[in-house]
Amino acid sequence: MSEILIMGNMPDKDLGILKAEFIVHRAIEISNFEKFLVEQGDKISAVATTGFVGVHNNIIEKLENLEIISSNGVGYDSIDATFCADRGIIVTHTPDVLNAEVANTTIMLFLNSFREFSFNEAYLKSGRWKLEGMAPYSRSPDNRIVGMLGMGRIGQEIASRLSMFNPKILYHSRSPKDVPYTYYKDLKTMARDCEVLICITPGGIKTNKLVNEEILTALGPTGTLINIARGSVVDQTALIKTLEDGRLGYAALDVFESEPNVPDELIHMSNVTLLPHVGSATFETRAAMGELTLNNLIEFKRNGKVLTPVPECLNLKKI
Ligand code: 8YV
Repeated sequence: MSEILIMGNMPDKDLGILKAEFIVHRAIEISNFEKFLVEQGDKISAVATTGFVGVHNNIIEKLENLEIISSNGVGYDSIDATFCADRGIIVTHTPDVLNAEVANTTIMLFLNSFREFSFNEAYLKSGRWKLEGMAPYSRSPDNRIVGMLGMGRIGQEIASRLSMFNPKILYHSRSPKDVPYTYYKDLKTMARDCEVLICITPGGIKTNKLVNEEILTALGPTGTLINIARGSVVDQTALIKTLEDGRLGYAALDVFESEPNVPDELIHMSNVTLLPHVGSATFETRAAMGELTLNNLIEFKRNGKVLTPVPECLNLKKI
C-alpha cells in the first residue's frame, strides 16, 4: 500500500477516505519529524497539504520517492512548483470549485467598505443610535470605476458578480484576455484611473509587493483597496503609511503579510474592513475543495493521472 504524509489539518471524513487507499502519516502526530523523515521518508510517495501550510523544499528533498503533492487551495505559493516539476513530482491544487465563494466574499468586502455595515451595526449595538441619532451617511457602491489586478477565473467571476452595481471595469494582467473590460498594460495608470482596486492575482515572487506605495498613492485619498489574493501582493507597511497619512482612502482585506498576525494599526482604523482569510471558508466550498484534493490523490494512485495539476506540472508525462 502506498504511504502518504499529511501536512496540516484534515477533516476526519477525508482522513477516513484516505486511510482506505493509503497508509497515512500525519505530521501533527509525529513527535520527531526530522527522525521520521530520515527513517521513513523514502516510503512516502504522496503528500496532502494546504495552500496555507505548503511543503518546504527541505522536506521534499528528503522524500526521495515522492510522486505527488496534492494541495487544498487554489493558491500554491507555499509550494515551489518549479522545484517539484524538475524532480518529476506532480503538484495539484483546487481551482474553480471556490470561484463563486471567493467572488461572494469580495462583494461583501466591497459592500462593507462602501456602506460601512460593520460601523453601522456597532453604532446600533452600542446604543449610539438612541444617544446620538441617525448614523452618518456612507458611500454608494453603484457606478464605480473598478480596477482589477488579475483577470483569471476568480477575477472574471468577481467582475460578473459586480455587474449588478453597474461598474466600469478595468483590468491589469500580464496580457489582455478575451473579456469585455478595459485592459491596462500599466498598473499605476490603472490605479490612477480607478476608484476601487481589487487584487486577485496569485501570490509568489512575481507579484510580491506589486501594490507598493506608488500604486497606493495613485489610487488616491478617495480610493479603496480590496485584497482577496495574498498578503504578499500588497506592501503592508506602505498600506498602513498611506492610510495613516490620507494618501489612500480605504482598505478591505481578507489576507495579510504574516497571517494570522494583523498589525494593530490596521485593526484600529475606522476606514478599514478586515476578515480573517475566509474567502473560500464555507462548509460547502471547503467540502468541494477537500473532495478535489482527495480525488487528485486517488486518481493518481489508481490510474496514474491527476485532475487539476498546477501549470508548472502540465508537461509531466503522467498527467
Ligand atoms: C485557503 C485560499 O484558505 O485557495 C486559496 O488559495 O487562499 C484559501 O481558499 C487556503 O488555500 C488555505 O488552505
